[in-house]
Amino acid sequence: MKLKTLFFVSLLSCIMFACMGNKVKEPKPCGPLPAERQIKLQDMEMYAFIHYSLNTYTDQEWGYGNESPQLFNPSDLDCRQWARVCKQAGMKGIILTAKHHCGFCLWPSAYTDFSVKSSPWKDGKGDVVRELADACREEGLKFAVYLSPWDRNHPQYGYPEYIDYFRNQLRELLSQYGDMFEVWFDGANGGDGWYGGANERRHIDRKTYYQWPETYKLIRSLQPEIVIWADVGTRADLRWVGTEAGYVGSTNWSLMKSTGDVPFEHLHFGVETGDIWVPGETNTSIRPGWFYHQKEDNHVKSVAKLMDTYYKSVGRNSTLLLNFPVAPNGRIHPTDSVRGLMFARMVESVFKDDLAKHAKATASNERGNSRRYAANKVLDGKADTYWATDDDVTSATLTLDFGEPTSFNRFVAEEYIRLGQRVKKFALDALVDGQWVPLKDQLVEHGDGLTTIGHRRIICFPTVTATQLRMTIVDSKACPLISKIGVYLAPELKEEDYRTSLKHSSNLNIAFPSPKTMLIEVDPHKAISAFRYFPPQGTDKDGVATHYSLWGMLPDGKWEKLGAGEFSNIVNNPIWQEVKFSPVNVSLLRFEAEHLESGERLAYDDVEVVHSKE
Ligand code: FUL
Repeated sequence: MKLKTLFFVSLLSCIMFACMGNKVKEPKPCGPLPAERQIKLQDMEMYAFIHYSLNTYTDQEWGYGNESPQLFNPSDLDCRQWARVCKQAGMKGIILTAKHHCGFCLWPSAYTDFSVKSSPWKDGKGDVVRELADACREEGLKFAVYLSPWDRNHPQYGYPEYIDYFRNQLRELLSQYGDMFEVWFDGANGGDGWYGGANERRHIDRKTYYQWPETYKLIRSLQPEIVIWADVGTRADLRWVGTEAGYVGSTNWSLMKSTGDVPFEHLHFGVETGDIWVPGETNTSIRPGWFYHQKEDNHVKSVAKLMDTYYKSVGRNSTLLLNFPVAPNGRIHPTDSVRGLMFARMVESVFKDDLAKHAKATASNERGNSRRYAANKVLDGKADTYWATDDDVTSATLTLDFGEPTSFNRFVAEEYIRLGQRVKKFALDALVDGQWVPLKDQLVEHGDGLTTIGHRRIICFPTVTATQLRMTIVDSKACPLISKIGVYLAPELKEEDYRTSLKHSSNLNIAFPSPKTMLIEVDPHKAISAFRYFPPQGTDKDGVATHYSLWGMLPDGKWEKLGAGEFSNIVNNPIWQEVKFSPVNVSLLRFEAEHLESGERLAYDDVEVVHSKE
C-alpha cells in the first residue's frame, strides 16, 4: 500500500514538473522583428562583391559615361574562376556590378547600346551577368546584382524619363537571371557626367527622384525573397554602415528610424529606439580601390587586416560584403585569390574548436525554472533554442565552468533575434587563479565596455587561462534570450600585421600660400610623371579635396596645367589618389583644391611626386 502511494506521488510530481516546463510562457517579442529574408541574409555572414566595368580598362574608379565600349575586350574572361575564388574565400554569394556609375551594362540590355553588345568581346554576343549567374549556381553560391541608380551616360538622367529606363533595367535583371539574394543601389547620386553629350552637372533629390516606394513594389513583385540594400532613409532591408573602410560600430542595433534623416551615427551604430529592422552590411574591398588598378597589386589586404575586418563586421552583428576586383584580362588577380583563401582558412581555424562545448553552464535565473530555457541551451548547437530569464529579470549572469584551467582569447555570443534584439550592455570576467578578472574587447574604439550582441558578437582579448568564464547581462530591453555562447583560442596577431602598407612617407618641402593651394618643391633636373595625394584618414571629412587642378612651374617661370578633375569616391574610400601626366621638368607643383568636401582648408595625410623612371 505504502509503495503504491509512493509510486503515485512521484508520478504526480513528475507530471507536475513536466507541465511546469511546458506551461512556462514563451517570451514576448521585443520591438521590431526581422523578416525571414533578413535572417537568411545574416546567416550567410560573408558574401563577395565583384567590381568590373569599363573602369577596369581606363584605370578609373568612376567612369564619366563617355568611355568607348570598344575598350571592353577581356582576353580570358572566366566567371567560373571568380566563383571558385569567392567560394574558397568563404563567401556564400556574389554581387556583381551589372551597371556602375558610367552606365555601361555588363548584360545586353534591350534599352541601351551602351553595353557588352557594342563591345568586341564575343563579337557583342556575350553576357557577363548570365555567365556569372550560371557559374554561381554551379558552385552552389547565391547571386545578386548592383545596379547604379546614377548613370553618367544616360541623356535623360535627372529627368523623370530616366526612372522608366532604370526600372526597365531592373525588370530585365530581376526576371531573366533566376533567384537573387540581394539588390544593391549605390548612394552616389547626381553630379557631373557626359549625359549623352551634355557634359554638365545634374542635381537630383536623393529622397524623391527615384520614387523608391514604387520601385520597391516592383522588386518585391519580381523577387519576393530578395533583400534590398540602401544607404538612404528608405524602408530598405539592409543598410550601409556609413564607411567603406570595413567596420561597423561596436554598438550595433539592427534597428533604424523609418522617417527622418539618416545621419552617419544611425548608419554606423543603428538606433536603439528604432522602429524598423534594418541590419547593417559592412562593405569593403580586398584592395584600396573597388576596381582593379595594377598599381595596387602590392596593396592587397593582409590576412591580419582581413581578420580585423571580420571581427569588426560579422563579429559586430553585421554581414561582410568583401570586394574582389576583376583585372583587365577578365580574371581575379592571383594575389587576391590566394589572400582570400588564406583568410577563409584563418576564420575556419580560429572557430573550429569550441572550448565551451564540454563546459557546464549555470545561470543566476532560468525562465520559470524550466529546462526549456536553461543555461545549457547556449551550448546545444541549435539555433532555435535559447537561455532566457523571467520577464522581469533584465540583468543576470551565465557562468561556464571548464572543469580545468583552459586558455582562450575569443568569446562569441548570439541572441535569438527572431524575438528582437535586446541586450544593451554586458560584461565578461574570467576566473584566473581564484580571482575574477574582467575581459575587455581589444578592438573597441571607445572604452564604453561591451554593449550590443544581436546576430553575433565576437569579443577579442589577450589570451587568459581560466577555470570559469562569466557573462553578466548588465542591461537588456527585456529578458535576454541567448542562443549561443562559444569560446575559442585564436593565434595571436601582432600589431604590425594590421598595417596595410598604405602610408608612404615623403620629405617634400610644402607650403600653403592660400588655404586651398599647396605648393610642392620639386627637383627641376628630374622629370616627373605623376602626383599622389593621400587625404586625411580621420572620420571627419574636413579638407578632403574632391576636385582639383594641378599645375607645374616650367623653367621659364610659367605655370602649365598638368591635370584637373575629380577624385572619385574619395570621401567614402579615402585611398591614395594619383594624377598622371606626360613627363615634365618643373621646379614647383601647385595643387589646387577646386572643391573641398567640407571645411575651408585643404588637408592631407601625405603627398608624393613620382619621377618618370619609377
Ligand atoms: C560607392 C561607389 O561610388 C563605389 O564606386 C563603389 O561601387 C562602392 C561599393 O560604392 O559608393
